[in-house]
Amino acid sequence: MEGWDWKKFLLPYEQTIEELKVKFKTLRTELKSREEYSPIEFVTGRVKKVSSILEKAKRLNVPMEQLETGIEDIAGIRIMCQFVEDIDRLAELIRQREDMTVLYVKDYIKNKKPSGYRSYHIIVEYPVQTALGMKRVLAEIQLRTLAMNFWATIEHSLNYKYRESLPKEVVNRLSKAAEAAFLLDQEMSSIREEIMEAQKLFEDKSNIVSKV
Ligand code: 0O2
Repeated sequence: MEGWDWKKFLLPYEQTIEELKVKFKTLRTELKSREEYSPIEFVTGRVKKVSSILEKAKRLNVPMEQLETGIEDIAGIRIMCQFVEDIDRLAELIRQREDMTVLYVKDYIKNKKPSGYRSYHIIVEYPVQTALGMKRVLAEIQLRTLAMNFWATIEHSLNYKYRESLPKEVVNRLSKAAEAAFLLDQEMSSIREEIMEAQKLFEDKSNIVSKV
């Protein structure tokens, strides 16, 4: 886009990502020390690539002047959890926060995508303090289990390689793999209490060792 200053346009989104990453990493540390367990396993974030913003704007018919409201995932945070139950807890914690406002959610766990994709997307409005004053930006927070993330990461790279025309055989295999990931989440949930107990014990032991 000629004359469009992408660097300036993306600045508040970059700041949003930096701030949200710190906030959710801090939440993880705090919950671990208060409750010995955190529903957050790890956090990543990215600002959408310009080529990807333009592609999505074209697909959704969003004019350049409406990018800020028309594309909701220019700022994207991804939070990985161990168990599906952690996603519910985390979504509730996000709803209760006063530093961001939940606008709506896209529940691709209850309603998985035809590709097999599962994740819980929360669209928030985040007030970021810039040199020019406060600016409200949209951000998408994706909540996933480790199994959902494994599948989505692989599928994303295959789609990138094949430019969305995946061979039928690969689509079938991916669909089977999505089912396997779903079953893995179910199995892990059924022994969740045991796993959490074991992890707490392990955590306590490593704390004692590191204090010695
Ligand atoms: P990037 O820039 O590569 O990170 P859509 O029309 O599918 O783009 P939708 O369905 O409303 O939009 O989903 P939403 O909430 O806008 O989120 C899009 C993002 O969700 C994607 O970003 C992915 O991170 C993830 N996602 C959605 N569907 C799939 C899927 O089928 N497979 C995988 N692997 N990820 C998916 P982008 O577009 O990849 O952007």
